[in-house]
Amino acid sequence: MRQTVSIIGAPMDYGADRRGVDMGPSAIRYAGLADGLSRAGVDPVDSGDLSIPRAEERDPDVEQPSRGTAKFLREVEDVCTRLADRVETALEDDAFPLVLGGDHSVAIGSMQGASRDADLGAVWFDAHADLNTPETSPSGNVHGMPLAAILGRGVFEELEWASAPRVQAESIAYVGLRSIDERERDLLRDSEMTAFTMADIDDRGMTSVVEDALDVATNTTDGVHISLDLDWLDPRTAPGVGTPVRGGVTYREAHAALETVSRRHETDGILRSMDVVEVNPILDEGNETATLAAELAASTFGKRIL
Ligand code: B3U
Ligand code: MN
Ligand code: MN
Repeated sequence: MRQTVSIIGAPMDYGADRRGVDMGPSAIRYAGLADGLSRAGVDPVDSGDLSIPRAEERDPDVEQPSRGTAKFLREVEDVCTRLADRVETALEDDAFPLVLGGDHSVAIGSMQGASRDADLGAVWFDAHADLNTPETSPSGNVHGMPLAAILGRGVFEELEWASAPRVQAESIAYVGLRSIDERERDLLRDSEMTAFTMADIDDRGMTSVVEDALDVATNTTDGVHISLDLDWLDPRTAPGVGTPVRGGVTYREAHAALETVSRRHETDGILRSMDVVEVNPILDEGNETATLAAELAASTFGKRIL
């Protein structure tokens, strides 16, 4: 039986400085997401977008956490709580939740929802570590904090909506890291997470690195969440992102990575949920980055050449 994939749009840009990621879900759909998923052998069902007030109507400084800075934190809480419910409902209906961001803070909601009823591992495809807390963040932008939130680090420990007790640091693996803030580096070194950097990909090749990342994320968990930040790719391949970092993953490496995920899913049924985030159509060239996001989502379910 074909698996149903529930597409959930989360057009949120509260977590990023550069406006425009709120248009990500439309751009990814327009780029042919549903057709690509059908060709990959799954049944896409579009669940529409969460309704999200425009950032201009809100005050970023309302109700800061007791320590540090996190802009629009109350708005992020509202969206992520509703998103978590949508993800949970999709899973209850035996559908696979595919969340379209929005900035990376949507991952707080997707992982919350996907881990309410399961121990969840994660593979984090990103240039950045996204492990800042409001205390360590140089920007106060929540899209640099989702993993700290999920793991209840720093002041997030006090915020029940943010942390997900059934996600353990030991079950999270990064792939493709190349930009880490100074204080974030200490948090990462002191954590139990596994980090594969661009240097590891250079040395060992993408497929072998992703196999290892999947071993980490499947060890003692019930399922794996894939979080795909488009700034993981090299900016020449994916220009439509708010915080590009040179020296990223190539087009072919990206497909190889997600096809490796797909092969493991085919044999072991490991996948539970996914988000595709940080596509910014305003900064994009000819919807190239959104098209890549749609292609990579399809590759995750097994795009075939022959
Ligand atoms: N680490 C920086 C920059 C950043 C994180 N995630 C993105 N950019 N996309 C920060 O603001 O926390
Ligand atoms: Mn990110
Ligand atoms: Mn990033």
